[in-house]
Formats: sequence, structure tokens, C-alpha cells
Amino acid sequence: MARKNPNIIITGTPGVGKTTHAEQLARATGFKHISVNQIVKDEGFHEGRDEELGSWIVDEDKLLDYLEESQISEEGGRVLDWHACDLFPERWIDLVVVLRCDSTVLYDRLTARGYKDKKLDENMDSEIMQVLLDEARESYKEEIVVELRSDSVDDVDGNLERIEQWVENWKKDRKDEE
Ligand code: DAT
Repeated sequence: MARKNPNIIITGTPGVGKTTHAEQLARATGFKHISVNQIVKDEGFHEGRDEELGSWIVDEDKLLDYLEESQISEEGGRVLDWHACDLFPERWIDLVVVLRCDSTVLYDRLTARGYKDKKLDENMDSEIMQVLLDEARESYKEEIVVELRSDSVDDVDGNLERIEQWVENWKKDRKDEE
């Protein structure tokens, strides 16, 4: 059965505003916010921590099995929030939002979080080199990948309006096809 609601990935470098966007989008649409980081932590889908980077070494098979069992593909209506996107099967995903941030703004957000040394440098480099945008473009069809700015609160409001409109259009297109 075709899903009645789309699945949306919100991705980007840590600190760009994924959680901020995903929470508000889930609230506005009634979709489920899937914080992949939280699931990995809560369900233990990891093989320990990379202490230098201060992040989990994720067991992707376990994570994907868990999401598959949650009927993500059939039900839709999920907002996936993670700093990677290439592991999710294309058939699950309807829209990939890559958030981008000015590097001075991002630097302030990451240092406010206490990031320093290698973790700070790697994330700053990743944003400047648009690693996540390239990953999204390599993993999904060009027409479902959108790049949005997330420097200011006004950006968040504008982005949410745009994504909500996209959701409405997606649903309308599906209805017209039925
Ligand atoms: P992420 O989930 O990508 O790591 P976040 O949503 O936790 O990022 O945001 C990190 C911090 O930056 C948090 O204090 C909220 C703030 N922030 C995020 N996007 C913003 C924006 N567009 N304008 C102003 N502040 C923003």
C-alpha cells in the first residue's frame, strides 16, 4: 500500500538546526519526529563511542531493522533528524532537506555547545566543504533534495512554511492519482 504521508529527512552538519526544524515540523504536521541520535542511544544501536569525536559508532543494520519494523515505508509521516542521510533506502524517502549555515554563526553555536579541538574542526570543515549536501545529492534523486539556509529564526519560519506547503502538494498529488 502506498503511504499517505511523506517521509522527510532533515539533515546537515551538527548545529545547523536539524532538531529545531524537525520538532517544529512534526508539531505542525502531526508527523513523528525521529531523532536518530536519541534512538541510537536509547536502543543501544551502537558499538560504543568515538571518544575523540564524542559521537556514537552506529550499528546501522540494527537501526535500519528497527525503522523498517516501525513500518516507516508503509505508514510514512516520519521526520528523520540526523547528521547523515545516505544509509536510508531511497524507497523510504520523499524529501531530503539539507540545512546550511554561515560558518561564523555555526562556529558560535558549536562552541556554545562546548565543542572544541577535533570535533569542532571536523564539523566546521564538513559545513564549509558542504559534505552533507554532496552526500544527499549522491544518495537521492536531485529533485527531492533541497538546500535551505538556517542562519536566523526568520529562516526557520520561512523554511517550515515551505516544507509544510511541499507536504500539502505531495498529499494533493497522491490524492489526484488515486
Ligand atoms: P542540530 O540538531 O542540527 O544539531 P539544533 O536544532 O540543536 O541543531 O540547533 C543548535 C542551536 O542553534 C540551538 O541552540 C538552536 C540554534 N539554532 C538552530 N537553528 C537556528 C536558526 N535558524 N536561527 C537561530 N538559532 C538557531
